[in-house]
Amino acid sequence: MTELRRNLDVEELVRLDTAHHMHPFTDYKSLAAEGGSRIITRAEGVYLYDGHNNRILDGMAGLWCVNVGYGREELAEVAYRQMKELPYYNTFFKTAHAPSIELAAKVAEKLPANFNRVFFANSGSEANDTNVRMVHHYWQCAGKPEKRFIIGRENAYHGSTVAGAALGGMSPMHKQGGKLIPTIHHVMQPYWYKLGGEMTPAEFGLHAAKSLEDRILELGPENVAAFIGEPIQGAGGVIIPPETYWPEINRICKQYDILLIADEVICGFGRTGKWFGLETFGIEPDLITMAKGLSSGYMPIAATGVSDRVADMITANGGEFFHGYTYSGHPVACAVALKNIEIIESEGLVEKAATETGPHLAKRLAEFNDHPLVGETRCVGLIGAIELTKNKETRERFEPAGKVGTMCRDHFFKRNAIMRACGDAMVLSPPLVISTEEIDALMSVARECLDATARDLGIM
Ligand code: PXG
Repeated sequence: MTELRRNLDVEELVRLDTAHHMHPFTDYKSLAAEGGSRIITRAEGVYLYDGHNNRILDGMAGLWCVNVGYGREELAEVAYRQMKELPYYNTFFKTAHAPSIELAAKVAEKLPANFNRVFFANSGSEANDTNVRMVHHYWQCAGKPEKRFIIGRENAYHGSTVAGAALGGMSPMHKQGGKLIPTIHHVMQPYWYKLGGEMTPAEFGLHAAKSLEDRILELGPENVAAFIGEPIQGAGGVIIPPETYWPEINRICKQYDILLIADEVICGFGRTGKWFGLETFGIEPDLITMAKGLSSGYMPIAATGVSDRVADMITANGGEFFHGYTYSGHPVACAVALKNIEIIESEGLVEKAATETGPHLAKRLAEFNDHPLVGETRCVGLIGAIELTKNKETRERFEPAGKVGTMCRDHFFKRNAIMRACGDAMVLSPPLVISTEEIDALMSVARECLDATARDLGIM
């Protein structure tokens, strides 16, 4: 039997990692030059431990996903039991198993009333690929195959597969692949701090939504199939839209008969203090992307929530839907996700984010508003950001974008705490189990890091 090689020394792991392991979103030359990766060995609650036994406060819940925190015995036990009972069987060809069925029913119960069906995938990217396939299938079934264009937003993140990258609006990703899917277009993001100019946030929300309407009219509504958006743009820098934005997007999608896809990969499962971001912002979608918090990252699993409108149409008129993944509805992943949802329910983690930890985080973040480096802080539930600026009055941005954010991020790194830099927004999205004391600990590190960055820039 091959033993898991847990006892390799850290230097050896770093050497093997650099030699053999190509990481996602990584500059390989500079990773090697900087001495390789930090090796994470274990985790508990909101803390990670590295190969040198440093305890690291994880303000990002991994990659916005470990909602129930690390070290959950219940999830490990469920996985173990499911692996012994039925480690795998597919859900193609008229077969199913209890975990996939129970999870589908449970997720449907959590979604809005007009959502009763769920299609499983293994990652948020894949679920968004499913959305693209589903949207085209829907319009063919509806007898309107000319509805082909899908509209996303600049600076959005919808994944890293070909469709995910094309739906997203990350220009560095587009530059590496060209225009990956010519039928996908992008409109303005609702990022008031950067783009709002002299407008009030409420005015700007309508202005950003209008960019969707303008594009629809340009392309011809009869040619537009769908619009996709994250309730809050996560990887783009926790862009919380003005209140006027989503109701106007609902109106536009309805008026021009365009399917609305809410990408809830980050916002879903409690992040914004409701089960889904669509409840927080009043979004009325036709398809919903879920991943991350669905299993709190304990197993790779994702899902597309399919509204009755879409499901009924493709059921009635679609014949076979030629789409699916070997691991769609994987029994172990489904069993773990189901238990994860039960934990979120039984521990009241959504309510806690709404009424206790979320407001506390917002209050603590707001204390940075008078810091010389801070343009604004923003927070909904347990997702927030500190926007760094060159000039608080004019909202001037640093050039090149991201340099100061990275400096600040490195200060967190040195202090064994994790907040991410998305451009020059320092973002956080801690496990929903974080306590107010742990939030305070993270905020005192954040204060030190903001001060240290200001000193680096000679403004403090
Ligand atoms: N949609 C959204 C809104 C996401 O945030 C995906 C889809 C894709 O999910 P998968 O499981 O295929 O990665 C995501 C993922 C970052 C970062 O740097 C964010 C994500 C992934 C990796 C890095 O903030 N979000």
